[in-house]
Amino acid sequence: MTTQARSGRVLVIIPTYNELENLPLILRRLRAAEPDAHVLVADDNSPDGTGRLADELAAGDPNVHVLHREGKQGLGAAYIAGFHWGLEHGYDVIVEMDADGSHPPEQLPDLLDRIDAGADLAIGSRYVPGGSSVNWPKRRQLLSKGANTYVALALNLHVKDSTAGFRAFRRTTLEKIDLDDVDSQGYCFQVDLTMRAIRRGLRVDEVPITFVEREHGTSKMDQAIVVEALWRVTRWGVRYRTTQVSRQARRAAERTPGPGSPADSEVDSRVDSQVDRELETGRGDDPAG
Ligand SMILES: Nc1nc2c(ncn2[C@@H]2O[C@H](COP(=O)(O)OP(=O)(O)OP(=O)(O)O)[C@@H](O)[C@H]2O)c(=O)[nH]1
Ligand SMILES: [Mg+2]
Repeated sequence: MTTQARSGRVLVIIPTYNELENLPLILRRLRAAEPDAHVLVADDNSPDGTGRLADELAAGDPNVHVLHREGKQGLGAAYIAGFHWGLEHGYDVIVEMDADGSHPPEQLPDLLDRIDAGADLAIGSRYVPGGSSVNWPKRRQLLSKGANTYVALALNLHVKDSTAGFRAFRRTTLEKIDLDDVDSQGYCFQVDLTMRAIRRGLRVDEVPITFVEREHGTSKMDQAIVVEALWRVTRWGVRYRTTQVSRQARRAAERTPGPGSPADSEVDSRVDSQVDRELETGRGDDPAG
């Protein structure tokens, strides 16, 4: 599909913290791959001057915008601020993409095609047929694979790469997933958004991508991000399982045999929507409630 056929305005959010070398490279590639897309650089006052460079690049390109934030507050917070900016400015599709070249802009059209084909969230996945990781150390690959297997089992998500950070959201998806109570960061942030979309009954598609290890600059991934992901996913998983048991018990208790009673399926769907709502609203900051 050509970019002219896109059904709406696209905004690509690029969060940056010390990405001076990478930013001009990624912007050039992105503008070539999807020329009509707008870009929002969300910079957390990078000490290396990435924010200033972003301003210079934006001055020469009306499709590039910059959101300056006070200081390093994490990837998730930068994305939430960027999502609000994108929604306020009327974009129809909002994309997450790292600055470090790990998410090839040349594959963005594949994600957008999937949105155009009806997906509410398109995830660029390393773990579906055709997807891969290039130059990633074995240790990181094992960590990522292990984390994704754990997430899928703990949360019963039928998604192979729920920690992936290259993704496109329909604006209606972001409007439905209560962005204001998302406060997870790093990998957990991506899992959180995936889970919210699925629990809302939205269509989540995985599109194969080639993930490429960064060549310039340094990773901001640290042990705290991994530990956060582990404990949050475990607590969400416990809460999910407990809720499933309570769902079955409530379905059984509320079915009333006899003439004039609502059909079992009607009772089940009423209980399901109550329980789903409780699962959503009860999570907030403390996912296990
Ligand atoms: N605005 C902002 N951007 C951040 C922050 N932390 C990371 N980033 C950006 O988020 C993107 C992903 O960060 P990376 O350090 O590459 O982390 P990663 O991709 O999980 O880890 P690696 O695979 O080791 O590269 C990059 O564009 C970073 O510059 C932050 O606190 N604020
Ligand atoms: Mg990276």
